[in-house]
Amino acid sequence: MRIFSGIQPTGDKHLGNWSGGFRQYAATQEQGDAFFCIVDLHSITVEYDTEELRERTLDLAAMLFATGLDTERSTVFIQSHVPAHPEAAWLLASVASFGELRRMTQFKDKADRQEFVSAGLFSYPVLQAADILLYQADGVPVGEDQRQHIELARNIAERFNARYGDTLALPEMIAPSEGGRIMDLQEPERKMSTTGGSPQGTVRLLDPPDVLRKKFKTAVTDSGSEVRRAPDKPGISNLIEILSAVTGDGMDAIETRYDGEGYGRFKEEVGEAVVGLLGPIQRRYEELRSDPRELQRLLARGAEKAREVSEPTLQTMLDRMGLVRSEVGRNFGAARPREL
Ligand code: AQP
Repeated sequence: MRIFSGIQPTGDKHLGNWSGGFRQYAATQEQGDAFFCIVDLHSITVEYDTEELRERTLDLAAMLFATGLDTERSTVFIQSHVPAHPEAAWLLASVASFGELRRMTQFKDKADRQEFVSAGLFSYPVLQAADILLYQADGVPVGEDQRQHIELARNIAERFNARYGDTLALPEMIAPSEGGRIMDLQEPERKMSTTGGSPQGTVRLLDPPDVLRKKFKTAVTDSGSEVRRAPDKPGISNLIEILSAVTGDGMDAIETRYDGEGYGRFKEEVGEAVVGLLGPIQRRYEELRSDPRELQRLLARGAEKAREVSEPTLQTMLDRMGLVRSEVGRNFGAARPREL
């Protein structure tokens, strides 16, 4: 089974990213041939700082390894190190329709928060489809917010195959049974996000223990005092889901354990569980981040493997689409004359 997922090197990574992203990456690398990509080309579609992007890219590499990726099992690389990604995106842009891209809710949400809405932000899901389809991925571990984009990638692959012949595998989304959509601790009706959430309600993976404890202690709770999931209890429901994702305990068992306890002790214990989860991750992260050359070396090795694996798909796409093969110099996507 081939696994692929991408994660952006912008914004501080938070508990939602851990739950829908990092945690699943570490688990799925055990199930097959796994590729994890730091999608820097996605991060340039909104306003950003160039120096910060360079630093954040290495920060994210350190976090991917600190949360459990193993270079013996996974290929970890930077998207802009593999030219096949933007090249395939251009080819797929002719297979995606303007209408379907316009319906993407993440585009609408993010566009509402930008003064300048780039064409790149609009076509972002096409680049994401290229990322996935180039590797013929069967499974894509992501959070719930990515469901619409994965559906789109499948539709694009199906349309490509119908027009040009069977070329691209149709990917399936892999979402966790709990913790696929972690909500903001202060505003539990919106998802936890560094750019779209509240500062006090966003649990950053690098927050020190006292900050983590305070964020959980001050988390918004609902009326009543029972620790139980219910539509009119979004704050408590979210905390139950977080505790379940962090400890692996079922949500029913958690409700039973806190039956008759009230909110105070429950919130404190969720905070402690998160402190216990993040402490070792933060220590590993600091160690890895202190050696940027080693990180660069690992990423260069990953990019080499990613180029080898993605290249045949790109070349087949070019051929099937009727583009003439170049015999000399650098061809589209190839560092040497194309050999099929
Ligand atoms: N709140 C969340 N709950 C569960 N999973 C989440 N993910 C993001 N937010 C939550 C998952 O994290 C992975 C990496 O996401 P990303 O950082 O590449 O992009 P994003 O989805 O735009 O995440 P953010 O941090 O929420 O970004 P901003 O701040 O820009 O809105 C993905 O698998 C995603 O599903």
